[in-house]
Amino acid sequence: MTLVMGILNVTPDSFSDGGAYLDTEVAIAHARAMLAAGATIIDVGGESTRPGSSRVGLEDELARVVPIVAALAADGVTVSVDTMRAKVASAAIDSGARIINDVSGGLADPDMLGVVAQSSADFVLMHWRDHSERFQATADYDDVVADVLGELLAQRDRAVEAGLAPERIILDPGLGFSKNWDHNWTLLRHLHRFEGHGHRVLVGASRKAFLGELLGGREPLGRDGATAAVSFWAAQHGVWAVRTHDVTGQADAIAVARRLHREAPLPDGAHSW
Ligand code: PMM
Repeated sequence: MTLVMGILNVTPDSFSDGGAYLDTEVAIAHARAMLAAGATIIDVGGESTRPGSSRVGLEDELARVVPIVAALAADGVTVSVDTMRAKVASAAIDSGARIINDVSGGLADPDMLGVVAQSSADFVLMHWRDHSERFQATADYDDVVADVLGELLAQRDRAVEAGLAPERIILDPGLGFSKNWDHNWTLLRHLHRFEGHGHRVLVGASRKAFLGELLGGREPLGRDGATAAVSFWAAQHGVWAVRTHDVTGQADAIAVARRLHREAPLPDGAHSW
């Protein structure tokens, strides 16, 4: 069954929720609300990857992320940490994180793959070409599906060489990262091509600009219905998890997909992690 990964951006500048969860207590309360709404993983991020955003310092990122990871992990929550830095990944794993979600797939920090390999954490390996200020310049493909998949699997091979067992690696096509609007739709249309490589697949479409464009320029907070439609599609393709701001909407969309496939919903509190 497709799981819901709830986004907890502890950043001042993320594109749809920047600044809302900078306070640790408020952030933890939001995580609990997402868990109650059906999330089974909380993805904590201390650095925005919004197009054009500049990078946060290491100490700031650590200070934002580690206390929240420690508090949630101590409560038994499955925590993922959205970071491109090996030092943040290492501190987060020491604080109880079970998944490292690196939007650069190990490309931004040469120590990342080794750090994760030495732990027991899972690794989200997203398709990435460059930092966000260069997204537009690097959105150039001959065949977007073949190119993205080929680059992802090449990076997967490097992760395996570094010592990560294939079953610990989760693939993500990286919607919005060095992709134009059509690229995102083409990747979603061919989502089945990302399955069958021996890895779980994660999709992050939540409130992204290509949905805003579809909806006539609607602002991020008005994109949750379209996000839920993508989650329905993802569930139909057997995707392992969707990364989202709006947990209720995605949990509902997945429940509809499950019922149509005649799977009974899991009882309250149960999850297939
Ligand atoms: N997108 C964002 C951040 N982290 N992680 C993964 N694995 N996949 C994504 O698509 C992804 C991500 C950007 O969105 P946000 O600023 O709303 O968190």
